[in-house]
Amino acid sequence: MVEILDTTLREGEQTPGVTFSVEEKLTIANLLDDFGVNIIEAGHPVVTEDIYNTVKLISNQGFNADILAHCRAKKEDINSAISCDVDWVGIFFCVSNKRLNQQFKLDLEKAIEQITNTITYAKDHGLKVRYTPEDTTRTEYENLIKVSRAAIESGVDRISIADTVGAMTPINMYNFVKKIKSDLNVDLNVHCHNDLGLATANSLAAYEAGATLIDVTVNGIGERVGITSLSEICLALNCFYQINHNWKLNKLTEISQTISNYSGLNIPPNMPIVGENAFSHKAGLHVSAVVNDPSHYELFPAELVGRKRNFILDKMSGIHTVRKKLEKLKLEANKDDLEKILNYAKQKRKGMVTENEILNFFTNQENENIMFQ
Ligand code: HCA
Ligand code: CU
Repeated sequence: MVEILDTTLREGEQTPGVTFSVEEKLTIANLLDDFGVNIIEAGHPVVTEDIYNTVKLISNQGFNADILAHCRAKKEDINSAISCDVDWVGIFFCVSNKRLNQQFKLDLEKAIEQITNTITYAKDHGLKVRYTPEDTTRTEYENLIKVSRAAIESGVDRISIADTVGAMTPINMYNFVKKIKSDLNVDLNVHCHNDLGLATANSLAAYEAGATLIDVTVNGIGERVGITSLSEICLALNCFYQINHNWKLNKLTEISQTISNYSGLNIPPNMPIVGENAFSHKAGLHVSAVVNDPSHYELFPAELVGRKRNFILDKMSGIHTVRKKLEKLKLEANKDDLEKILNYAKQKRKGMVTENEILNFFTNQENENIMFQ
């Protein structure tokens, strides 16, 4: 059993240049709930009044998803989360020696006391509690085990392994989660940053080793270059482990586009699943195989994620692509025309042949076919 926590509204809003309005956040939360994520991390209520109001608004929508508020290990943050009516608080506090010495100027025992007091306080107020020893993957293992055992004793519901700077490889993550699981009896969450493009692979490795909750954002946005992407991890779980949970996978493209609009961050054409090129086939051999059976060159069918496949007409194409293009444009052509169009594509030096160019060909036929001479 694995669940998804979406933190587009908290981690995602930490993306440089990104702020969502209250209405945008509500729309995003609705889309995520409808898609079927298990937990929505709605924000850190003490940061601004706007965030506080939004977390409260989202908590009171009656969503299927649980709502989590991000909190420091401070009563003030927990109180704020309580008055927002959230289900969960996610308390974060780094316990690496470096951070304790250089930033917090606190010894480990004192830090643990502050963390456990906050957990106890939240539990006493009926909240579910996740504790994240931030920068988990670079923290001294003995510190981790010590703070986690104390957190478990105080009634914590989950410990989250945060790979805060994307410092893991999949095999390291797998071994790390296995080791923690053998040393601690608690449900594990994983939060992977994408500094080396490994966030999805590392999250999958954590799942394989026994983590049961994965943090994601739509389009993988977040601090610096972001974290695991919602669509990538859901498709990976679906393709490799037949996990579905009634996720509305065919809504992923719309969700992705909405976040792109609100964040002002374009979706790169080569972004997996939702990028423009994800189901575009180009080389002649590929197209002839896909026309026959898309699974030759698609790991999963375009339709599964609400997409249509597309064929690219350029110098690498064969006659199948020309036929497909004409079919799409509802145009009929004789063998001669098909070959003329293919020839034109073969000679085009830069870029692909656009649908407009093909349409022009037919319009200009009567005018002595200007373009193709
Ligand atoms: C942050 C860092 C964080 C926290 C994750 C968590 C991380 O506060 O922005 O609270 O579970 O990557 O460690 O996102
Ligand atoms: Cu993070």
